[in-house]
Amino acid sequence: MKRFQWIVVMFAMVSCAVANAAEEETNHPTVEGTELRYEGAPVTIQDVKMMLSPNGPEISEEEYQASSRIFFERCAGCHGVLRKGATGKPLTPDITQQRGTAYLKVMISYGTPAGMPNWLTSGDMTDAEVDAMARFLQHEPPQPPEFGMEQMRASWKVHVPVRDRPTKKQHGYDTDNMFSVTLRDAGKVAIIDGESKDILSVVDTGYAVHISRPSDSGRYVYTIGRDAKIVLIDLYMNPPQMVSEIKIGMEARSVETSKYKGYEDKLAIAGAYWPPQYVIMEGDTLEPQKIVSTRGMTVDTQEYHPEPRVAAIVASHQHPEFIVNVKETGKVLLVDYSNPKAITETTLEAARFLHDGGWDSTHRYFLTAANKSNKIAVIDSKERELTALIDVTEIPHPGRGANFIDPEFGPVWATSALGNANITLIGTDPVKRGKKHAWQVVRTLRGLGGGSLFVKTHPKSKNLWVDAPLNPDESISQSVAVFDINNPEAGYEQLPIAEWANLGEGAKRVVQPEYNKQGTEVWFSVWNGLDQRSALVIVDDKTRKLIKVIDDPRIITPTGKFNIYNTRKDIY
Ligand code: DHE
Repeated sequence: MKRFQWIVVMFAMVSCAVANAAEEETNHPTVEGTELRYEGAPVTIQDVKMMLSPNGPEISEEEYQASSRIFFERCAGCHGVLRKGATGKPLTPDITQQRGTAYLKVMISYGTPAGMPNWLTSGDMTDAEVDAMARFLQHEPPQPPEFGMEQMRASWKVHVPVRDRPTKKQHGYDTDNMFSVTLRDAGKVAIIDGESKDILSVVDTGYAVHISRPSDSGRYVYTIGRDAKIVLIDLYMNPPQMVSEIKIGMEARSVETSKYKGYEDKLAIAGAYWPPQYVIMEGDTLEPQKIVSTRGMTVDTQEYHPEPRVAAIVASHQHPEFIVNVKETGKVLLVDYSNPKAITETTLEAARFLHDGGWDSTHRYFLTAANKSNKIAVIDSKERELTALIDVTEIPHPGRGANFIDPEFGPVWATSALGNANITLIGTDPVKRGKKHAWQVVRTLRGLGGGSLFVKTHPKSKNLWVDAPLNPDESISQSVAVFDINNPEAGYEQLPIAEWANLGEGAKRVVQPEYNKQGTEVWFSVWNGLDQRSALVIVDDKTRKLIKVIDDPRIITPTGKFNIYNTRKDIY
């Protein structure tokens, strides 16, 4: 058979197999393009030990290392570092050896209807790379190195010891109305004064900061990069600057600080994707105190998972505890930090793929998305139990969510979604006005479209803002929807935020609404390419009109913005 005919036959066979597999798996959500854009970012792990399986095909050391690099850059975000499967399918040798090299090559080259990209035909991989990858996948996944106390301490630097830091603010700015803004691909954050809109400092943080969290007092900001580097910034200094840093693993997304009475500013916690662990540190120096692994059994099938990543972490206001989402096993850990020498953990069973979430307006209930299970878990931080597991539509993504009073159902918390245009409102008052509706979906609004990541409101506002940065339609990803919370069924107004920024070429995704301290302004990132112009757009919350565009050349690829007061007080 000629090569071309062979490819056609193989492709037909694989398409059939994939279609059948998709049919067999109708209970499972399918992978959409929006999700791939969301999860497909490179993993920062490099240089692994070669691990050959006896039944695997031949592969040279060079091919193995090159394939493992490509795998971490392009595939691990969806399939997992150890290929146990997450958004993408598991790719362990027991499965891949059965499929064989030819099948895998076609799959990698042409993609699948379920959303796997076409790496060869898109020009992202060469024939030789596809061939080596198909053989690499039939060997044991290389185990990246662990990252323990020795490595953490080696990376830990206190640039300004506590005794040399100012005892009072060294400037006249209101630290509570500062914003810590991620400049993702520049490897920096900008500290911006919310009043004057001046950029007070740009701090080097390392690769792609994911979030910033202020300490309870609002003096310090902790940033965490994808490369698991934490930077501690002292906002009292003029200008605000880095006073300490540490690396707590090789991949990470979350950091938080202790907020319970008597422990304010005392401790910090960070969660890693790799190795799967969290670490507790001293709040003002980042000195590591305790590392705890999250490896263990899944909540449903009770199978061992070697790589359960730590997703969102929040600090309890009811007990001296951190609330830690463990993604792949579906567990919420209540980590009692009152004695760091004898940490106790209470494990609550929620649902697999726990991701992001936030508090209800009373700060007693933590509502968090188990995103690929299409559920919202409600944790009662006072009674320390799972209160509810609520079914929602495809791939909820709340960020921290939004709390407001629904005219009919009373207090609600809202989330938007990656998989559809729904904005889901859940009743959150089990005591008074909303008693009948607590922990139920009370209303579903239609937003701009799927690919939404964040919603936001403020107790002083009557607006609910909903972005959709991953929607494939530019007129949607470059705008934002705003609802009147007093009349939610009236529909939304669409504001062309990226157009207002007037930046010229680029994807210009509009992402993450964030209020100023007073709740009068909403800030949006217009997130463009590294070599293109990006900006922050500030909108008047009352009139919904443009106030200001911050398009300073230092604002490179802005994503998350964290107002110090709203973030430390959990106001959203
Ligand atoms: Fe995020 C929050 C993980 C992609 C911007 N993101 C979070 C949290 C987690 C997470 C676990 C909650 C942290 C917490 O509260 O403690 N994010 C991940 C991923 O694993 C994922 C899917 C893929 C990846 O490889 O990182 C991912 N996230 C993105 C993006 O593509 C975004 C838009 C831009 C970026 O920086 O890469 C992005 N994530 C954000 C932001 C928040 C966030 C801005 C905080 C929102 C808030 O208001 O609290």
